[in-house]
Amino acid sequence: MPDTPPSPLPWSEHAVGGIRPAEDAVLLVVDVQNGFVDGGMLAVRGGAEVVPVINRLAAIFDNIVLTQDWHPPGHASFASSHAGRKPYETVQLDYGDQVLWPEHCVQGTADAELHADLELTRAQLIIRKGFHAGIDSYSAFEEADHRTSTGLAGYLQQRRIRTVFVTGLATDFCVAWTAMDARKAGFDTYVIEDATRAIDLDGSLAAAWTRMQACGVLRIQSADILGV
Ligand code: VGL
Ligand code: ZN
Repeated sequence: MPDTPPSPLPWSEHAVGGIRPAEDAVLLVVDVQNGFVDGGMLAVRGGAEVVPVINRLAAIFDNIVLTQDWHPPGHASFASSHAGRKPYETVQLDYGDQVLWPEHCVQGTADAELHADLELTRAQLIIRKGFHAGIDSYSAFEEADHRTSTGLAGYLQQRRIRTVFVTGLATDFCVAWTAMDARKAGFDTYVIEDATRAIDLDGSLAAAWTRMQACGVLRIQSADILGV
């Protein structure tokens, strides 16, 4: 007796691990820029190791969006913009606490360019963030004043995206804030841990995972999607 033919899967047939990105999922690639890898102004240990993992993941996503940290010279997040302050200290700005960073990802510099080995020609959108001189933006969705939107939620909603898979740099800052804001905007949200690397200032990585998981962000590995 012939079996009923299986109904078409509503997701990519290429995914062989347990989690299959559907047509309404997006791969979000956060800040994989020269500034955050060896030789960059704010190098994250092992930062470049995410590139081949992200390239493999990208092949099975229909939808790919990148972010690019994109600061004007003299940005408020730079220690050099605050007399007497050093990188990694925290100051109070209008909108709350701000960690101060070395000057990094200045608009138009090589430090701000996307990593040359990314193979993401199919990506559909690059969101630039942190371009307001007085406001930082770790999150791809909302600036650090918690009022100014980047427009990403509206873009994804209008494209009928329901699920966001977050990758990139750094796990405990831009990736974490992006993932938590994705949840707040109503998206099912995964962070693909081995496609991220962390800065880890004073336990910030463990704290970020605790906060992300409290928001319902799911922590997975690329093998959960790609198989091994
Ligand atoms: C980032 C610190 C400052 C990040 C960006 O991409 O995680 N961290 N600017
Ligand atoms: Zn920055």
